[in-house]
Amino acid sequence: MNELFPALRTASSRTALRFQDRALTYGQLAASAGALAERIGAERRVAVWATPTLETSVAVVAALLAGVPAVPVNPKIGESELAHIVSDSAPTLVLAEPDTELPGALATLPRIDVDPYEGIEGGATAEDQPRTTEPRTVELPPEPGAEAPAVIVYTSGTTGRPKGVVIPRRAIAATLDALEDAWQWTADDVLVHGLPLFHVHGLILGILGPLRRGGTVHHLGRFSTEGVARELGGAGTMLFGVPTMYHRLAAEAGENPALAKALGGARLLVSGSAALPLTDHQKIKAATGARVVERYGMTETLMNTAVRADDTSAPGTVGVPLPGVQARLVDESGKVIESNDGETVGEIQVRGPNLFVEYLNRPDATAEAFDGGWFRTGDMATRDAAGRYRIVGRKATDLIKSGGYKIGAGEIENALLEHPGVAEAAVTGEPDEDLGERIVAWIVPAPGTRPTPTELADHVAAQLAPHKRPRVVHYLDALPRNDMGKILKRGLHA
Ligand code: MCA
Ligand code: AMP
Repeated sequence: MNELFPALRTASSRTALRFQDRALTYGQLAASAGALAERIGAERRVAVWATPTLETSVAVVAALLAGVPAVPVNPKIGESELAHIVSDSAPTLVLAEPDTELPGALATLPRIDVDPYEGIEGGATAEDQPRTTEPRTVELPPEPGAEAPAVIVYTSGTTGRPKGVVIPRRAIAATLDALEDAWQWTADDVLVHGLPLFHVHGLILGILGPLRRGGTVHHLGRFSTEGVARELGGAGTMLFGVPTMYHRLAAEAGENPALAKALGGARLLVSGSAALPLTDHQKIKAATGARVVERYGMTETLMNTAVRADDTSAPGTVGVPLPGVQARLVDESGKVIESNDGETVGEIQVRGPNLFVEYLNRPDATAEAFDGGWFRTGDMATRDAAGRYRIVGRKATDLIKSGGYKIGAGEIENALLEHPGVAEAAVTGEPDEDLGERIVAWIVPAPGTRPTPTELADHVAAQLAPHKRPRVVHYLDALPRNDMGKILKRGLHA
């Protein structure tokens, strides 16, 4: 495998990363990430306080250059989830922005404050504009082997604590190069997005993607329709977002000609992390003339399929397997489905160079995730005559996709049960126009108490993360259970 970021060695004056008014050229990124890589080379693993900033991007690139696995951490993470991630991944150091206070277990770790302008001649200028001074030439360290772990991303399962997905360098290179092919993604592209940087979508596709191509990313800091209009109305050529973002863009584009024009002028609009409803596809097409293409992936597999840039007849599908990826549909009895009738539903299983290595410290869960060499995605789909997959649902009802985040019902139930006012708890997802699904909690209050919905939402936000908080709370005298005592979730919505 080639090195991950050939463009860093050319150290050019082309812009690599821009976060609002701060930017780094390839030369500057090579200098600052190279200098940081030298300092962290002896670490076992580094946690990265993954705010949507230049600092986070430099920290992750430095870790990749140094060959030290990086564990990106949601900066809004709650107490108990943070304690779990830190004890499970056991980082020896944390990389963070200067002047941020780190909570809990991270506060006790050795820390390096990331200076994106470290090692750059001329230092930081007052107005924080991209520097014009040439960087010193950096000797970048030789990169480790393709199988070396690059990033460990935590992902929810149906029950228990999130698992650390160990992603090797080989998978990152394979997925990004396959997307280059599918989308004719080049160094001339300027990718716009406002995704968080502690998941595959925002970090690996959205930051490392442009860097591997030698192109540019303009990160919005936080998503807004105005930010998208501004950036795509300017230099931006591509947009990455989750369906909630496209839903908000679709709602506004009809009445906002500047936004419609900006979206219509983009070379490629890409949606992923959850299904984009057909109505939003249609609204965007009607308002802007542009179509949105979907791609399908997972933390464990990076990207599996994509609608190719030149395929104009695929709305509602997630396209065809990417180069190098093998995909199959398997029925309930474990038999491989051969038909391409666009109707027969089976579980998608995949194999290829895009796959993860293992769940950290969880050989049991790793073994369970595979059927022979094939990774079981848990996603149910059909395949049409052109080989395009259409996702129709999920095997596990206890997994919720809200705002593009995967959330396990079990982890929220456990957090709710730790609240003194909760005797019993069940969590489900229900359709939500904006979020795709919203989290619903069904509570039997402890005798003599009745915690308010806000109290319970705050409790979950403080323990796990704000996006895992219940948006609706129902109060019951008892949860419906079968003879074995198992909660009958289907009975709840009835
Ligand atoms: C609200 N907030 C709270 C509370 N309630 N904070 C503490 N306690 C509370 N009780 C805060 C939130 O932290 C947030 O803060 C603000 O209120 C609003 O939160 P919310 O309503 O949840 O969300 P939103 O701001 O409306 O965000 C919608 C969003 C977001 C922008 C679409 O959901 C998002 O960024 N989704 C992206 C998910 C993603 O990247 N998934 C990739 C994983 P503040 O105002 O400070 O923000 S999937 C993946 O990687 C695979 C491989 C794939 O296929 O892509
Ligand atoms: P995560 O591992 O958190 O990254 O979530 C991966 C899951 O997101 C997949 O298993 C799918 O259920 C879902 N997903 C990702 N992309 C799409 C898409 N384009 N359409 C439908 N579901 C998607």
